[in-house]
Amino acid sequence: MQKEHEEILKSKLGPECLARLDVLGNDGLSAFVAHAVQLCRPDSVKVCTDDPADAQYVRECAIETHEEAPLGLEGHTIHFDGYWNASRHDQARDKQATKYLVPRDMNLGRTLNQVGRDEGLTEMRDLLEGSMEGKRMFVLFFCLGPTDSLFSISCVQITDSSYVAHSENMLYRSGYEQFKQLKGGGGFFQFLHSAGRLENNVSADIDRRRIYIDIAEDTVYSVNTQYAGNTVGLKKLALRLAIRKADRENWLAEHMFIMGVHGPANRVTYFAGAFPSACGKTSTAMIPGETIVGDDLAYLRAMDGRVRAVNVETGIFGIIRDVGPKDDPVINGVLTAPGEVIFSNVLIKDGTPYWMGMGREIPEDGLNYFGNWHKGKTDKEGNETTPSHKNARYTVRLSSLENIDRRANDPEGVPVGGIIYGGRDSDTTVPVKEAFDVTHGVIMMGASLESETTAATLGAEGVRTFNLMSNLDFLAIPLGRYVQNNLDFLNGLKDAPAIFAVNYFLKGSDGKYLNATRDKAVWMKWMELRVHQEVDAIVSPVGLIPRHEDLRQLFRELLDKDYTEALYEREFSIRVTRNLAKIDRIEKIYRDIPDTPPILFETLSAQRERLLKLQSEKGEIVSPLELI
Ligand code: SPV
Ligand code: MN
Repeated sequence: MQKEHEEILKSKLGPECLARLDVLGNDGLSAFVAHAVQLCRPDSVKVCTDDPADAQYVRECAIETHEEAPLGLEGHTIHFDGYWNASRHDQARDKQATKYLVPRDMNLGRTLNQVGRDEGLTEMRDLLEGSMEGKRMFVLFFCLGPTDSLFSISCVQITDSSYVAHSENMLYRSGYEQFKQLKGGGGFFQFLHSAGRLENNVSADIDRRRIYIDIAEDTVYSVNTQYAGNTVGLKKLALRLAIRKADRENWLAEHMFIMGVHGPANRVTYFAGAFPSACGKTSTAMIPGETIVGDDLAYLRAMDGRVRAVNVETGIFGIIRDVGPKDDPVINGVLTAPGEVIFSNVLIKDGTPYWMGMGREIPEDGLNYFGNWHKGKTDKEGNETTPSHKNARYTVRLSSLENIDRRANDPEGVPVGGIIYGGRDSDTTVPVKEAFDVTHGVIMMGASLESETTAATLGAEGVRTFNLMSNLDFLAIPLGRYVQNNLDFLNGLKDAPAIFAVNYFLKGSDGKYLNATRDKAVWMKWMELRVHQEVDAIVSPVGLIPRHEDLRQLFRELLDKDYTEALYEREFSIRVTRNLAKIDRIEKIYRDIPDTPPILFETLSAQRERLLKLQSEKGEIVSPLELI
């Protein structure tokens, strides 16, 4: 360790913590920690290893600092994000305040939020200056992806929030021992977070919330916020750095779940699925009868001509709304039994958490993200407030789930048979369809994905937005290049996965959802059979769609439901005009993106031609029965 760093560290670290850093023999790391200590001026510093005693210490700190409060059941705690500052919320990702720091000679394209590196670093330094006075700084080590694996990425997280540290201990593999494998070298990701000035245990200066990603140094800074999506470095902040690393090394870092779908004769087929936030990603990965590898972040690498995928994480930071015994029995079981669970932004009454859609009556008063809440309470804008926030969440370890896949921690990952793109689309896309080939799938299903906005990000809900591969919020390279990378990666495989699109949110002319929540179980089984070419499909202009008889059988077997031909027709009719309008919207977006691969426009045009032909032959809305 360099002398100047050692001097700084000695002033705040006890001998044990200093030794823990010293053993790693990593000057870059010591410099990062020393600079953070000098800038943020914590009262003390705790360096954590993989020892469970350190995780226990973090849990105790979270209670001691009141960032979390214990609930009635053993191991359950509640954390609130910025609740009394009702005009500026801190319960969702802040896209506007999240920016890339770009060196002078770099341009990430107009779609990505960015600020000059020097300017951004100066602003960040000012915001972090003295931010940890009176507080304890944690230095924590994690590994993205399984340890001892080609997928592993070592990380260091510095934070003054024991809630952030606690969340990370649950959501990621500990990586102190893994860090030693760097043998003093670089190649690790660094995160520095301060919740900033606290009032009533939550970040007070939310209007000075900033999340800055320094792509030149693989470092992310986050300040004046607590919401995990803005602060847990290893989650969406690391995804941004990983997307750049993947771009350099020819693999993919995706906003995807991974699950095992159990087919005939004990066959397990793995799927990776990209859905925007709050569009059914976790509940798909948790479909009863199937097994979960991960629910949010996946790294995909080509090995022996196939895609192999790992879960970057080891836990779930999931949306709690509508989790109940009927549709989500496994999660519901974990949330209502003793064990390590962090609830955030739900309603608490007498030590019990309540959330909207839990399938139980919710009390008319209690403590929530507004403080003392009662039914009818309005916010500063005069809107009635809800008992739990729409983006209220739970944090659990995957190991607490009975449906965890047996290969969830396989360092080689799982082989991917199918890739799914899903969005919240009330009027255009059929519930499930398969692409003709990789290029058609990547372009028409991934790169053309649109979804209506949700409470998972700040801002208006229900606005149709372009969100390619459900990864737009986290994209850290120019859009066209990202599309090309996807095409190159998947087309370069000997045995490429089949590509599908799903839409759980299609509505009928009466404005009501056409599907029930559990229907997705049927779509999954249909896709599993398609991967093995065990059911036929109908060729439509927008892809391959299921036959009624196959779905009918699956509905009967899985859900004991009579799936009528009339409902099938309502769900699977091709809405020609809507599909054409979508192509126009997508084409317009890519016309403004200079590095769009030409094949994208060709693929859009080919689909438009097919739709126009169908329109001239059969009209505006065409039943799948007419396509056979
Ligand atoms: C999402 O919003 O996609 C999440 C939660 O998975 S967050 O940590 O906010 O990104
Ligand atoms: Mn997510």
